[in-house]
Amino acid sequence: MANSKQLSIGTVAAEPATIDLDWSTTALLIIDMQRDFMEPGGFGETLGNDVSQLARAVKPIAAVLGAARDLGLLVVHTREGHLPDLSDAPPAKIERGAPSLRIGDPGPMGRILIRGEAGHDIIPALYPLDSEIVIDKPGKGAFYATELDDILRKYGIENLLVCGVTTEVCVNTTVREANDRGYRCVVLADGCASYFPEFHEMGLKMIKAQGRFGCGSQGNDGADFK
Ligand code: C5J
Repeated sequence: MANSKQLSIGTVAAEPATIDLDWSTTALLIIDMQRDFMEPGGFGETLGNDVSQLARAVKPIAAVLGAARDLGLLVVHTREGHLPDLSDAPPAKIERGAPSLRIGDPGPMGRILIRGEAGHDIIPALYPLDSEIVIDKPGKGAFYATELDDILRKYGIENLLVCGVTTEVCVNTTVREANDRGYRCVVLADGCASYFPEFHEMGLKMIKAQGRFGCGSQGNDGADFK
């Protein structure tokens, strides 16, 4: 939740152009940094993915999260997952592909991609503060079937700094949804990752090509907010 600190205009290095943002109307949106995607034994690995590919996003996100907390930005974390009775999980999603475990099956971190299970939770390095918002989403986009838009509008948010996993799926989908709803988005390149590095690169190129999206980079050490 935004605190009462003095807020100001900040500059974010971005492509195709540097962007000045009013921090008082900017939120940090961290997509799906959950154990189910990041750690062995979760949803990502059951799909046959090398989860170590996602680890590179953790340090940059931790740095941005620290900077956002210092600036008093609204911080929103999302988690992809489903109700224990799977009533919000379409059969088409459950049946997809040939995973070793399907959504709802018991795994080493509890039932795969189910709310309340250990695997569904956010990784310790990026764990939300009690004051921060956590959005549980059944889909890839953070706006689909969630209260996210209402919450952002309640706080007067116009700009989103977006990071998380995976670049080409939930980050891209969310940024497209946000753009359609009128939010200015800057995707923090080093704070995103994919199981497939080429998808990460192409995912960022697609975002940049939309023109309305910035494509920021925080460098190796994290945020270069000014
Ligand atoms: C996927 C996500 N890839 N968070 N989810 O299923 O990108």
